[in-house]
Amino acid sequence: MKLLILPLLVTACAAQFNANFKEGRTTIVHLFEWRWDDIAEECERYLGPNGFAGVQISPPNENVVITDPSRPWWERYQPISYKICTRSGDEQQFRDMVTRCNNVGVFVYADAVINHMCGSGYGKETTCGSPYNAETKDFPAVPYSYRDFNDGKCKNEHGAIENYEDEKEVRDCRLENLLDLATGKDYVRGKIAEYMNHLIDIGVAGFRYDASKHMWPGDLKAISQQLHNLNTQWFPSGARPFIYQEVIDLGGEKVSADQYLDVGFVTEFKYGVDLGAVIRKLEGKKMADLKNWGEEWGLIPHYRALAFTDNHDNQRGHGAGGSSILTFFEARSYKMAVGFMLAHPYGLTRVMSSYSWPRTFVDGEDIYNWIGPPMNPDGSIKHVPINADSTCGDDWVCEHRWRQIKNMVIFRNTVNFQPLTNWWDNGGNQIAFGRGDKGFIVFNNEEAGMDVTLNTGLPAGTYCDVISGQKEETRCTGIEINVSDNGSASFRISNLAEDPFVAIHVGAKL
Ligand code: AAO
Repeated sequence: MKLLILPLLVTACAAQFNANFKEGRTTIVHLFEWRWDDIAEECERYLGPNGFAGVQISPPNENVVITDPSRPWWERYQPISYKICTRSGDEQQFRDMVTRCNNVGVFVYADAVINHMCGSGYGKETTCGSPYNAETKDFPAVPYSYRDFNDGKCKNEHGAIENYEDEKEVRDCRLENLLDLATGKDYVRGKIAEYMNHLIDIGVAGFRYDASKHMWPGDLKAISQQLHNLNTQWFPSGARPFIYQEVIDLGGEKVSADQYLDVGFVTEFKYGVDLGAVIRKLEGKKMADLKNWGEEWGLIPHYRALAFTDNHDNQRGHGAGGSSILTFFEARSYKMAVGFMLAHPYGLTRVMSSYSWPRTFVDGEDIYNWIGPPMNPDGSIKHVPINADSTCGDDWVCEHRWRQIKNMVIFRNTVNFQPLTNWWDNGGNQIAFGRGDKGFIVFNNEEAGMDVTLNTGLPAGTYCDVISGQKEETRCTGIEINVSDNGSASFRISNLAEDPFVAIHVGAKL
């Protein structure tokens, strides 16, 4: 009897660790600052057909309107109420997006800003016209009043977090002066859960908990326990919302990622920092060092890790940005980093999809790191136009539509659950590895050409490299790789190649 109960309990507890992806899908894309109407279309015309598992959306709830500077992207991290009403669209548009994405098997993960409300101001300059007063801590559209904030608990004179070495301060004081919600209070927990349950009932599959480092894991657990099961129109009965918590842990602070592992998944920020440093060859680092990539590098356990190369903060120097982070601005190296991430078994992967801005460094800081998404003269977010070659127009970068990245998402789906096999390296910056008998990838990040014959572990045949091209009907638009009867194949990769890596998998066999 005992033996029977234990596995059941384990499954029940493990529920919030299941992303509930549609079978065969593995990767979330963050469509940063996109409008709901555009996301709905993107699910139907691109994400669904190309095997993306989910989309992380910008915070859907009402936020303060910031006019100085003019409509920065970060105004959405200053909530005013839990009405679904932002520059991305209203509740009707939100419902339409969730329905249409779910219908094509692309699930929606909402960015939940639940640690705080806005920082300052009063009036009705909000995305939905709800009044508020940050001075008196009044948010009548929730409603929250001064009793619902942590100021009494914070011992700091100004209420702001000053010392990241003091975990009480990190959790109970104000992050960036944002009014810190008392998530220890039942009333506050109830309001937050009510908001998220509204999204779940509409059909959302899970949440990114923003600023989790600034909330006590016990509070997050208590809130998570109040969440409904997912909507059975799309999810199996009893399915729980998937949770991934934003905790920046690069080491050396009191609050660490491992304190959050039994609430849900955790964002692994070391992933992009360390991988970026390897690909940039900083401090003598080299790709051969990636042989034991994962926990041995000090990363959190793979079965709780949200892996990503860059996010909306660190791509522009916010939230532990740093000089090693690779972004679309350095496309060649960036594609290698994302390619490595999607080929490697570690973690649940999220790819970034950005808009561009006129990055300008003054004294080491990007003075335009606040610039919001492409917008119309009236302040509304611009529609994302799709060019004839399938790239995005205006300033929308759409990394997820870059052939190499899109094809590596398909690679990851194809090799899912296969072990890492046939590792090879030259001791420097040329590496290769396989995923069982399903896929193989080779990188040349050296200043010299590469000409090697390697054991791929793949069935014999001709494969189409999905980096230099892709399989279209029966032909290959890129390099063809011949795998012999014993599984070996030769790879020639010029160090001057536009993309110095090759990836083959059984789904692109000719
Ligand atoms: C804006 C203005 C502020 C103003 C505020 C209120 O910029 O001047 O005071 O409004 O009026 C975003 C923006 C903020 C913006 C905010 C609200 O990034 O600039 O403030 O919206 O509009 C910490 C948190 C982390 C957070 C990150 C930005 O731990 O949770 O700061 N990220 C999330 C979101 C983010 C959002 C918020 C939270 C707020 O993703 O978009 O803010 O909802 C250390 C700590 C980290 C800390 C960073 C930055 O990092 O470890 O925990 O992140 O500092 O403060 C080395 C260390 C590394 C360290 C880093 C410092 O690399 O190894 O650990 O140095 O740079």
